Amino acid sequence: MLEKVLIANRGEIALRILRACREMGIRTVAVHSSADRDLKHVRLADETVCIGPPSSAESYLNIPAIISAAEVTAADAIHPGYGFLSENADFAERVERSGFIFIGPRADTIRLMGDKVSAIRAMKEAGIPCVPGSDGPLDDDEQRNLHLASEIGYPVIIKAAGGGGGRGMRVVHKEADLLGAISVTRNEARTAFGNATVYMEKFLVNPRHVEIQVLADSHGNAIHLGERDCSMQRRHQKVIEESPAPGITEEQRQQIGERCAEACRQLGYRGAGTFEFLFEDGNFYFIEMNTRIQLEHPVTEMVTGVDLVKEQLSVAGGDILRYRQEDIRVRGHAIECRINAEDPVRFLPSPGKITQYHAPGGPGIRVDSHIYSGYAVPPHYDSMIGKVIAFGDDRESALARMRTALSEIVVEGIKTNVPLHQDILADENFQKGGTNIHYLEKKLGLSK
Ligand code: MV4
Repeated sequence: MLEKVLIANRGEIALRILRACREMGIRTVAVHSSADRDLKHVRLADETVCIGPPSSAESYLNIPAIISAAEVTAADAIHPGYGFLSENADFAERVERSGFIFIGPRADTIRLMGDKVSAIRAMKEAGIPCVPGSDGPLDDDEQRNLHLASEIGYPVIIKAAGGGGGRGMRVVHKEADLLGAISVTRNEARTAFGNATVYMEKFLVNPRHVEIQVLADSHGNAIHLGERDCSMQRRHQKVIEESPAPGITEEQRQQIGERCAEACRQLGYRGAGTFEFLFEDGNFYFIEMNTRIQLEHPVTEMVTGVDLVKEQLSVAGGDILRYRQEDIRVRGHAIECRINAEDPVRFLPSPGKITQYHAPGGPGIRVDSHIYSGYAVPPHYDSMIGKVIAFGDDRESALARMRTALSEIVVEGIKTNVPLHQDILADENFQKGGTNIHYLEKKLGLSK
């Protein structure tokens, strides 16, 4: 069992990890930048280490400073949270080589999934359904690439192997644009990711984004915890997530979920992970795997009753998974609104001092946030200041509870996107459920 964990992150997820550690009797080390001395989890941690100036590059991304902090505090393990170093295979490797446990998969698994071409190849071998495509990198043979695209059928999408999360991709609608798009994407990929490898997929025009949560231990056991629908997004930033995904049947859930769990067993996966799929016309198409805990993990926790962060800590300590697949049942419905410190109309960050804060509450409401009255949101980091999660027996009751929660929340001194959430919750099509990844951008475009 772990005795002391260093939390290599900030904000709500750092507080979330600290709470899980407390519950398990694990001591905590908070590392923070000089701009983050007043973070709630820094105040609550057993030990704190300032690892650098405000800029992320010199603090939360500063590998030697974080490893030194683990050494001077004699931590057993490092939890990277999400973002920052969470999917950096070199970091995971240096953590383990320095004698600490990295709370996540093995470094080589992170590396495999970080390269989208190798990730897709591994998933295909493990029986996961993928998007029809090049099944590997594109070479410089123009005729071959033209032939491949016409076989797949336009539109196609060219993606960088080193990209992901919406970076380094280009849609091609007709043959005349193909070769130019390949060379532009390749050059951008070389500059942005230091890797000129690109691949081709059929472009799915109106998919939903549905992802499967998995958990695995280091003894070959793996389970899935159902799916989340994360289609409500703007510019690749998720805005609302929910579980279960509207319209997915129990049979579909078990079928795709069991394939993901089996892929984890084959890969020797360890820890929490997410298989990202595009979902169109009743079919799942794998696009990427995330090897970290995700921001939207609470919706899965609410419908399954599993504490994913505690499970991460327990399997990292070498424990056998405490759940078997038959112990996992999806019950009720959960929805999460990401609260950002931003102008709800122009989407510009709105850092500054929070003069008044009142959290919503009542049955089925969970708030994962580090903010408090008097807290100043620094300008140096992501603008997400917390998440409101509503649970109910069914989707309608979860939505009703979310509306009540949003009407109660008070955040003064800065702007927030609460009005945007209220607009979405009042939207007829969202209320029906199953809107696709383009819905929000189209809706916002129309209102301008
Ligand atoms: C796609 C796609 C359509 N067809 N791949 C964007 C983020 C990255 N994870 C993959 N992305 C997409 N890949 C094929 N073959 C559409 C998107 C996409 C998207 C995916 C998920 C969530 C939001 C999105 C917004 C725009 C495009």
